[in-house]
Amino acid sequence: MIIIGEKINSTLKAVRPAIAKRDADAIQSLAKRQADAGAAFIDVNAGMFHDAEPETIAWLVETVQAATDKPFSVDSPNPAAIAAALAVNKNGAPIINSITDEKARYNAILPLALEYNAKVIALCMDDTGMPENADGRFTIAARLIDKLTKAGIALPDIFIDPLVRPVSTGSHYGKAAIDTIRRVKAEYPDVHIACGLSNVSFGLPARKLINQTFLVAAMAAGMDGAILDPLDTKLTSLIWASEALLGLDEYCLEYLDKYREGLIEV
Ligand code: THG
Repeated sequence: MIIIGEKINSTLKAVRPAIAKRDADAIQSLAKRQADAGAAFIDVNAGMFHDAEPETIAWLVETVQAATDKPFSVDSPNPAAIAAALAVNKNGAPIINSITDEKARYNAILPLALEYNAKVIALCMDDTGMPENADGRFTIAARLIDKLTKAGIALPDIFIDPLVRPVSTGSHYGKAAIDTIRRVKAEYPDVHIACGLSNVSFGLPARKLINQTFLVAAMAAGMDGAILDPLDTKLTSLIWASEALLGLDEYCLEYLDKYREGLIEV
């Protein structure tokens, strides 16, 4: 499972003031703790800073890179902010989070991915909006994969985001995401998935339970990447257990390793 740690996000009430104050210690602690918990990428989002988003996100990237070797995922629809983050990259290949099949956004962001050799999260949406069901989402995913590979982006550098919307706002949204994952992985086994897992539980009590249950169902359908909270040790325990149960962890070595490190919570 490719874990993209979601905690360095300006929409989080506890994190936004730390970014505003340029509190490097607080940001670096979040980066380190997420990396230690298993995050392969550290998502950074400065969207709440509006006009100052490019300079703020560049500061976040530099601050995170002083604390960890993990590459970042730049979480923004804004080409200027994405460019500012990519320009200060020093770690491995980062992820652009995200591109869509909206004409203007696609055309602005694709050149940045090519220039900086970045991976991309591709959302299943286009100028007609976000399809309600898996059929419509898969059609867009297939079109994006076709266009991105023809432009020179390798299949494993593409992460399809099936769109995780709150089940509290539509009872079909959990299934729509899971069916999209299953179809994308069946047709394109080399492409990765990146779900915004925590979205599924907005508006419900005991959100962690909903996130944890969705995680297991989505992994059974082939989800191999997600933007999630790696500091939720119950959630990460479910990742290691699911990998062992789904044939993704030979001899359960990873699971045993995590257990020995004290990282398995029952
Ligand atoms: N797809 C892609 N990128 C994404 C998302 C996605 N980036 C943003 C988001 N969705 C994923 N990141 C988060 C980060 C935090 C929370 C949810 C998703 C979260 N916040 C709590 C809340 O809003 O209630 C806590 C708030 C707080 O502490 O202030 O759960 O889908 N590609």
